Amino acid sequence: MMDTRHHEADALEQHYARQGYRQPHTLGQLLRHWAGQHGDATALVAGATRLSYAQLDLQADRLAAGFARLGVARGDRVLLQLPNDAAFVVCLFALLRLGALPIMAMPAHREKDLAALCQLAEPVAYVAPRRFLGFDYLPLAECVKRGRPSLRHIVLDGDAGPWTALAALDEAPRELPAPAHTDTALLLLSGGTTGTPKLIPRSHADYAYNAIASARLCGLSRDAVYLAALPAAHNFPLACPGILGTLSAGGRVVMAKTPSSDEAFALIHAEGVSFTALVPPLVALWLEAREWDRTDLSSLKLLQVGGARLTPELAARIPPALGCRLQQVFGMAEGLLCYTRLDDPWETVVHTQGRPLCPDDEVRIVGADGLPVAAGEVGELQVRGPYTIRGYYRAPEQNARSFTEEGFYCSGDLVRLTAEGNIVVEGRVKEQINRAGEKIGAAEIERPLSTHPDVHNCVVVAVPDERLGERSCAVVIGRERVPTLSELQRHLGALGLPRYKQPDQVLAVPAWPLTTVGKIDKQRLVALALRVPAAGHEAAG
Ligand code: OOB
Repeated sequence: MMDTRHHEADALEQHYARQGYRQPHTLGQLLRHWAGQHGDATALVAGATRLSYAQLDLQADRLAAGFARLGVARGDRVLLQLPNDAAFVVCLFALLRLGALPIMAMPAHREKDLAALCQLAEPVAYVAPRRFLGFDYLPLAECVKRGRPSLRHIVLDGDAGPWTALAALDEAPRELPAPAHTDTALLLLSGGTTGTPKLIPRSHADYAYNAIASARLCGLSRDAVYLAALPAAHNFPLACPGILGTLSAGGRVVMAKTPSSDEAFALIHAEGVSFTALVPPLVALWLEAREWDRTDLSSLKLLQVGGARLTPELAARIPPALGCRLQQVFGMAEGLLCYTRLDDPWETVVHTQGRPLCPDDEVRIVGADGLPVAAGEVGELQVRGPYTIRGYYRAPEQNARSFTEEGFYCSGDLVRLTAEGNIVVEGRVKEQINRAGEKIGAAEIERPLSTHPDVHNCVVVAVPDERLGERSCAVVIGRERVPTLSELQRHLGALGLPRYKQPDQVLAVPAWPLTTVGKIDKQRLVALALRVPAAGHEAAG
């Protein structure tokens, strides 16, 4: 059994190679190649720093030499927690050239998350800014290092105190042993918000394909100017096509420290940004700002939106407010990327999350029994393909749960296929409320709930409940006020929602708590709902 499975995996791997998805270059070599093609063109803009392709290439070599002197070598892990700045890109390529594996942490991660990553991947070095957005990373770094002898180096961008300054690692380039294109290039963090972190090993060849094929799909050329507004360590801004895809096309990458509309609009105008990527909660903020902002954004041709469900209402407001096209992106750090295409009809762009990047992405939609659902029905998306991982990093037990015997990744996303073959994301398998055994999809409640005149925005979460197992909690951002539970129940009843599907609790929030990349943090909402005294949820019978 095991043997046949290995044969199948080998045969698929050979097929991918034959199809050209495994170009024999590392990401470090690719940067050298791009520098050869576009040497003097500007590759990177971050604050006052502007680097040409040739300069970026050289700086990456110099920093790689510095890391090598510290003793960082091929195969070592390095915890990388840099914000959107030139140092992020230089450092990333330096580590890629060394064959050291960056662990792509977000600037917003703190001790608990970082400790868990260290526990799992045992990095030899930790790279962070000294300060970012008013936060001092030095005490955090010391805290992370305590009791971890394997974490030998703290490298800080800025005043490093007793530790190593990033600037001190700038040395004459030297010949270094290079990784293979089939090696793991980097470790992405899983988007999953479940307790223990999962790391996603992406190889040089698969990640290069991911970025370059995405760049091609988006029609990028030397004229492309990408604004990295989301935190650069996330797969979406990094390689879909993002920073790496833009560099592969000879374009220019502009780094925004934060995704705030103030900063982004000014950069779009000043740098002639042609495309950028956002998560839906940020789209809402940008559109709100656009109600009074008059910055000339005419260079912006394309806004990619992904990471969480984009409502058709919000989608429809994008082109008039920002004067650009919309592309929906449904992706995951584990691999699969779906895009709406630039020439898709507007209906498709507004109402679907597109279709897979690669013809060899095998997507199947299965029911609770693991068997394919009928055409057009909702089920869990499972995927296997040339740039989708076959397993998480050092996680055999998790892998047994998350991957089928044939090597399909079980995404946990509930989707359906339209007649044209586009994917519509309907929710998460776990975004179901198992209310006394009755399964209710959160979206079944959210949709009618959002039509209540006092509801500005809403999300429904499952909250552990002694009596029901799970109760449904409607978390609402109100317009002038937030409706009471019985008002909401009456509204939903009038729309024909059965009593048991009506929310058991309502929780008012002034704004969404967000994850490190800016998605709505549903775990936090559940925790909030649990803190509210049970009197708040007169159960619907
Ligand atoms: C992106 O990657 P992750 O790893 O942070 O999160 C993946 C999960 C998906 O499994 C899905 O649950 C959700 O985020 N998601 C979407 C979505 N795009 C991602 N849900 C609804 N609509 C969408 N368009 O989030 C990511 C990676 C690469 C490109 C874009 C997003």
